[in-house]
Amino acid sequence: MTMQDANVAPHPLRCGRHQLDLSYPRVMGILNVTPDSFSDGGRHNALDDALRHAERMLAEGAAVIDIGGESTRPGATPVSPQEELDRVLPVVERLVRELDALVSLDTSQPQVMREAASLGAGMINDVRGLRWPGALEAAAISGLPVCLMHMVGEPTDMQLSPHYDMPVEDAVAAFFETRIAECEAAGLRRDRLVLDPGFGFGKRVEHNLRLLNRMQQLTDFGLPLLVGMSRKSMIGKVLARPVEERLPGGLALATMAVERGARIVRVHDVGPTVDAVNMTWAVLQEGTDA
Ligand code: 9MG
Repeated sequence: MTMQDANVAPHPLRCGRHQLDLSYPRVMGILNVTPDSFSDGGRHNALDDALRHAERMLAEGAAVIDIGGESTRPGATPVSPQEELDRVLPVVERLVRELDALVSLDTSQPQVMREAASLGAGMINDVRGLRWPGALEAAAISGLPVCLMHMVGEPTDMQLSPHYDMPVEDAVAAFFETRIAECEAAGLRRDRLVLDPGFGFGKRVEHNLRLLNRMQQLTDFGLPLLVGMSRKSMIGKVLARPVEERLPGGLALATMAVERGARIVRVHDVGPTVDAVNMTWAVLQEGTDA
């Protein structure tokens, strides 16, 4: 057994009528359907555009399409449940029906979780780790796997003055410990959970760099790790690059995350990331029987 095989999650992950094989790292394509999303700000709002964009990401090798109707960029304000439903449900419905895609719903709203699940979504991605009232129960009943992400504060205030009383990786691990126990108590089985350290969510650049360096220890939970660093400000700050010039930095981070145990990488630029991840994996697998 190689280092990258140690502590990895059981696979495949059952995602409704899809199975997500996590015996190797997979790429999740981002489909924002918000008018103010930070990197593709409104360009994919129209239903047909969204569908075409998703189709392209699938052709480039995305295993999952993550649909979000609430911007979670720093400073963003929450949207009403109805607004979120209006934005995401038509997209979920068409991606499922026309592309048979494995759709993940990026939401914290219980009502959105319920309705998306009934339309055939295969996964829930909650940046608030099911902490909003009713979210834990809705997710448990859905039968879907859930990505629990670590975030301190809310998108409106999380980057004002991020601070930790302990090493950031310990704070993230303690959060997972608590949330996993609460999920299990609510009937959401451990084998339905995916963990995400939440890069950029209530974290300074130094926190993000440290967390990535030490991410391997989060594999001790024995659950799949998901990471999202694509086009984020940590790249902008380190390299002094505007959002449209952050792909090389993002590929370096994706590669390092896979080396440290990530099995799902959430990105905007699917094709280049699939190549980077597959190349990294080939090196990691060298000398094994796989
Ligand atoms: C919605 N969203 C934005 N960034 C994210 C990240 O890093 N992880 C997850 N799971 N979702 C994210």
